Amino acid sequence: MEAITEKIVVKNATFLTSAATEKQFLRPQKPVVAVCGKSNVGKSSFINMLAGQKRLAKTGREPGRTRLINYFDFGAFVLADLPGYGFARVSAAEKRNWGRLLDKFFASRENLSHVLLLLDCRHDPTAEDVQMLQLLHARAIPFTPVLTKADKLSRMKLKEHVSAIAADLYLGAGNFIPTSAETRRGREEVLCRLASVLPLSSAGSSENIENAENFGKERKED
Ligand SMILES: Nc1nc2c(ncn2[C@@H]2O[C@H](COP(=O)(O)OP(=O)(O)O)[C@@H](O)[C@H]2O)c(=O)[nH]1
Ligand SMILES: [Mg+2]
Repeated sequence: MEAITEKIVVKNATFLTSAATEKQFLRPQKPVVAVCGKSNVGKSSFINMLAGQKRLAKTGREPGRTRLINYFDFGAFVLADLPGYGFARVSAAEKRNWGRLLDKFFASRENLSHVLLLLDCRHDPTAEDVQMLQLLHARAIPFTPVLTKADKLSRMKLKEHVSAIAADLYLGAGNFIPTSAETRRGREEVLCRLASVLPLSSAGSSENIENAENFGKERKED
């Protein structure tokens, strides 16, 4: 049976603003999709891949230096790039500030529709990944676990790792979307997932939706 799959089309994503405090949080009319994960997980690369741009989000040699929430307009939704966590060289005070900012972000979530939780497909989830997951569960925030750097593992290894990571987090392996910023793998699947979970009709953004013709093909090649 052929189901019609819709996906979000990202045409021209732009940087909107940064927020360092709760006061500066954006409350746009569009749904907000937050992207989070530990430093160096490939968050900036993933955002650039979704945008189809090279330098929308800065990929850094200094992981974890960005302590701000960066907002981008992706057309159908606003993407909030949350500060990466788990950066070893950050002071305790900085970590506390980060924690507070994030707590407030998730607490004042009028239009936070979805979270993409990024995990490196090569590694076991860290205590901080688990904490993040618990935060999402506690606040009943819908999320999709996204695996980064899938190009770094063979097909067999990737399958093994997805199962192990899923079991570790008590999640179904089928929920995970493997992605690669190098090969753009998973881009379509993430945009399809977002089309199915975001309240887009109310945002009047039908021009940002189209049928995902290549989606099936991409899946078959997996
Ligand atoms: N091979 C590979 N490397 C990646 C991928 N995504 C990110 N990287 C590399 O991982 C490092 C951290 O990426 P970055 O996007 O800055 O991570 P962030 O700290 O989470 O924003 C950089 O050296 C990237 O080139 C990927 O999909 N495949
Ligand atoms: Mg980054």
